This record gives sequence, structure tokens and C-alpha cells, in this order.
Amino acid sequence: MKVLPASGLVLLLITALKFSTAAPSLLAATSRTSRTNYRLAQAYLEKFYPKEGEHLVGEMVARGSNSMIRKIKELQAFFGLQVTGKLDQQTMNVIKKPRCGVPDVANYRLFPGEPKWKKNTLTYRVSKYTSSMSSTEVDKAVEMALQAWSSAIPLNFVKVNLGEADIMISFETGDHGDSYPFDGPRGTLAHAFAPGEGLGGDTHFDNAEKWTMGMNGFNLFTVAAHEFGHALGLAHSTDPSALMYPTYKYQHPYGFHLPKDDVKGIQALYGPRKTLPGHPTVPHLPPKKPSNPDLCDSNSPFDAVTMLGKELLFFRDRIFWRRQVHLTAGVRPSTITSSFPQLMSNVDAAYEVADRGAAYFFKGPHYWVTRGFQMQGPPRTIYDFGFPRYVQRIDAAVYLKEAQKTLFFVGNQYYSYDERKRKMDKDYPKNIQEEFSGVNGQIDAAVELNGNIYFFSGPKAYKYDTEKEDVVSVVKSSSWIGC
Ligand code: TQI
Ligand code: CA
Ligand code: ZN
Ligand code: ZN
Repeated sequence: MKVLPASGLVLLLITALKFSTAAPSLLAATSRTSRTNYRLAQAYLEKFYPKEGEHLVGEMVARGSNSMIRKIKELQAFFGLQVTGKLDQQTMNVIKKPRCGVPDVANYRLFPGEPKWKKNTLTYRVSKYTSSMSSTEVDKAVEMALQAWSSAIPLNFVKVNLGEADIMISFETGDHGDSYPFDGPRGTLAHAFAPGEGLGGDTHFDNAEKWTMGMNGFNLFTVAAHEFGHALGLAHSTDPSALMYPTYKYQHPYGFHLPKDDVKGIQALYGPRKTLPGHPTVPHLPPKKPSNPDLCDSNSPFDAVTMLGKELLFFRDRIFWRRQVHLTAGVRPSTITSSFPQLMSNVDAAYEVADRGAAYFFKGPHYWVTRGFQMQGPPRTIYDFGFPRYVQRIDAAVYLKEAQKTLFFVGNQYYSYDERKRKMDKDYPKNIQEEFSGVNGQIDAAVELNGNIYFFSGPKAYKYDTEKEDVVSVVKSSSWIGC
């Protein structure tokens, strides 16, 4: 674990450690630690559970230490802990974690009255930047944080640089005119207003914090993603794995997927997104019967496309098609299991290095090597290639014969792997859109033929001319298998 000197988090960590190594009889003992714990808890509960018995309907409101027990129980219930009414270790861990400055409300997912945006396109604007990050970095963190939400719901965000946007974003110091002054380093990091006119949706960050792109200080993407949850209408969650859970936990911006609970919450307000931007595909429902799949459904994307020897292979769900490069007729579908039993279904990506006589198939964090249709040994981990740990699957891979490089596509980024050195090139990942302009949306599959890269994205196949550095034609993906 990496620890920052002189940070409040370290202090908290140390107290937590001290606490956890103490004897289990701690609670019974009238030691100084337990008195300190009691006071800590009392202050905490007074702050976050101000009204007695509010959440425990049908029970009499108690007083004194009895109400303390009640509040402890309430807190334990909120955080999904065992309800003992005692300051046990788990409870103290929660109390000692840094968290938000607002009470946990009964309706923890949505705000009272369930305010939400009534339009599908929201504008946002960063009107004041911070000195701790470049404005490009701030824009990037903000864009990715909004993207995390918009990928789950039918809301689009448009950046504007002038005037009044729906979501006004700014870095502010101390008093800044909304009667929620900031408090200097740590404490409150940021706040956001629930959906609505005027201040509604506006998101302020405490300029006194050390904002970063990385793991030191406070990660702007992490906090922004949490705040935008509020700005879209979510209150806090009791699910510790949720983004809307009220404790700070660094989230890696690349390859970030909105946790399940947050998806549920935000979709309860806005419903699910049916079409990803530039990726108008039906998400894998309903499960198709392998006996009678609509093999020519032009909406179904390919999972992977690769050359294998003299044939082109197209993978989708449990099926793959084989075709001679120059013939669209006589394309034969078969089940993946029949040829690659280990792969079963849903291959993420595939590529061939013909000169080496090897092909590579990717599924989740694993890959398999084949010679033709012959599997070469057990699966290996994709981290062999030098992917960072947060990459857990690959969308697409393409081997560029001339350059002897393999490009791996992950979300909106791609990596370049040097097949000669068998090493990942540095300065990657890069943005797909910046390098391959004209290719929109997430890439499902890619293959190189005669110096052109064919990108498959949902129902579309883009022909990308590497010389011209541009898309030269777009066709229906399914036309590749003779549909
Ligand atoms: N700010 C609080 C928060 O955003 C302010 C707040 C509490 C709030 N309840 C709210 C804002 C309801 C709007 C609606 O939660 S904070 C975290 C944490 C904070 C805390 O500065 O304490 C994050 C900001 F606790 F989750 F880490 C961001 Cl991620
Ligand atoms: Ca602060
Ligand atoms: Zn504010
Ligand atoms: Zn919050």
C-alpha cells in the first residue's frame, strides 16, 4: 500500500491499525481507547444521525445512552453491518473512515421528491479551473466522469464554453455564494445540487484540495463521478461497492464501469440506455437459441474477427463464420465449441501473426494461442502483454503486418504492442478517436487486409486506409458474412 506522508488519510489509517491490533475485549474495558472511541462515535452519530428514531418507525424514542445504542444500530443497518448496538470493530472502522458532511437520509438512493432532468441532452461547462491540474486534465476527468453515467442512461452531455450550462462546474474557495462554504484542505471535498433550475446540477469542488489525475491527493475523476451522481439525482447508497457509497475510494478512470448498484439507481430515474453513442446495438438480450439464431441479424455485432491461415473468421456469441478472403459466397457458420472447445463462446478479440503461424484469442483476462485450429496449451493471462491491471478484457485486436505491431482496443483507448520486441510500446494507451478519426464508438473487432484496417463497430464496418489515415468506406457489418 502506498501512503502519503502528512496526510489525514495516514492518520486515519494509523488509528485504524492501532485499533485492530488491540485486544478484542476492548469494548468491555474502560480503557482510554474505548472512551475515545465512545466520544468519537458520539460526535459522529450526533452529526450524521441528528434526529432520534427517525428511521426506526414504531419504536419509542429513547434518551441518553439508550439513544446512542439506537443510533449505533441505525448506522450499522445503514452500512449493512451486523446490528449489535455496540461500538465493535466494523462499526468503528466506518466511523473512522473519511466521509461526507451530510446526514444519511432514509431514502438513500434518490432524493426526496425524486428530482430528475426532464431532457435528454444536458450542457455542462467548467467555468473556473484549479491550479493543481491543467485545464486539459480537468476537462478529461470531467468528461470521463459524465461518460460513466451517460453510458448507462439515455442522457447525453454536451460541453459548452460560454454562458449558462445545466451543470455549471467550478473550483471554489471558502465562501462562494451558495451558503455551503468550503472548509480548506480535507473535510468537504465537493458538493453538487440535485437536478433543477438555477443552482440545480451545479457542481463545486473545493479548490483547497490537492486535485490529481492519479492516486495521490484526491482523484478528480473519482470525486467528480460521485458528485455527478448527485447532480443527476442520486443520494447515497448503502452498498459499499457503489460509487455513491459515502466514503472516498480511488477509482481508476480508464476502464471504469459504473458499479451495479449505481446503474440500478440511475436507471430507476432515467431508464436504461438502449443505444450507445455510435454503437446502436441491442445489449445481448434476449439470449438466442443456438439452434435457430438469426444469423443475418444486421444489428448484432461481431465479437472478434481475424485471419486464420487463408480464411477470415468472424465470431459472434457461440458461432463463428469461416470465409475465403475473396469470396463472400459459401460462408459457413459453425459453433465455436466444435473447433475451439476451450473458448466456448463470446470471444473478445483475436488476431493472427501469420509469419509466426500463431493466432491469439482473447476472452476476459485470458488468452489462448493456436496454430491453425490447434490450441497450444492452457490459457495465459493478458497481463503477459503488459496491460495494466485495470484492463480486464479487450474489445478488439489487430495485427499490422508491415509495422509488426498489434493494436489492442479497450473502451475508447488503444494500446500498441511490439510483436518483435514482444513489449508494449510506451506512450500508450492513446485515444482511439484522435488516431482513427471517422471511426465512431467502441470497437468490437478489427482485422487488417491489404494495408487497410477494417473496424467493426455495432452494425457498421469501417474501412480505414492507413495511408490516407481516414475512413474510406462504411458498410453493414453483416455484409461481410454474405448477408
Ligand atoms: N461532499 C458530500 C458528498 O458529495 C456532500 C454531500 C453529502 C452531498 N450528501 C450529499 C451533496 C447529497 C449532494 C447531495 O457526498 S464530500 C465523497 C465520499 C464528498 C465525499 O466532500 O464529503 C466524495 C465528495 F465520501 F464519497 F468519498 C465526494 Cl466521493
Ligand atoms: Ca475541503
Ligand atoms: Zn458550492
Ligand atoms: Zn455524496
